[in-house]
Amino acid sequence: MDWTKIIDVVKNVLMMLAPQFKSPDSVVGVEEVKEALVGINELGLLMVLRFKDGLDFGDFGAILDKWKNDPEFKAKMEAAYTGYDKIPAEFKDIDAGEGIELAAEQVGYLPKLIEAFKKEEAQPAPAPEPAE
Ligand SMILES: [Ca+2]
Ligand SMILES: [Ca+2]
Repeated sequence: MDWTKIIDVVKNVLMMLAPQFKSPDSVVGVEEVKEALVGINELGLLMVLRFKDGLDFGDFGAILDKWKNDPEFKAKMEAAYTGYDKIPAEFKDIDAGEGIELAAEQVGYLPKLIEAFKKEEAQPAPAPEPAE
């Protein structure tokens, strides 16, 4: 059973449902909240992979390296930071559709997070490559 496909389907269904639950009273979207959520997830992924043997100064170096060498990561972090002051207003104005939208975003990160945790478990005894 390929559960990553199931997560994909769940995410797509949530994104399809979200507009149905939009409230006409909602005046602001959840862009800033969503960008912050992405930033937290990206940082979380990095931490799961890096901090498995405890926190040390090399780990901060690793985050800095990623910041310098991975433009996509840097862009996500900057997006998370930019406009963060609008987050409280977005939260106040959240409707069910926007909640579902955020849930879909988070669901999309589950496979990556689970994969990262698996890598940690596999560290002492790496699984053999599956034969073709
Ligand atoms: Ca809203
Ligand atoms: Ca932002």
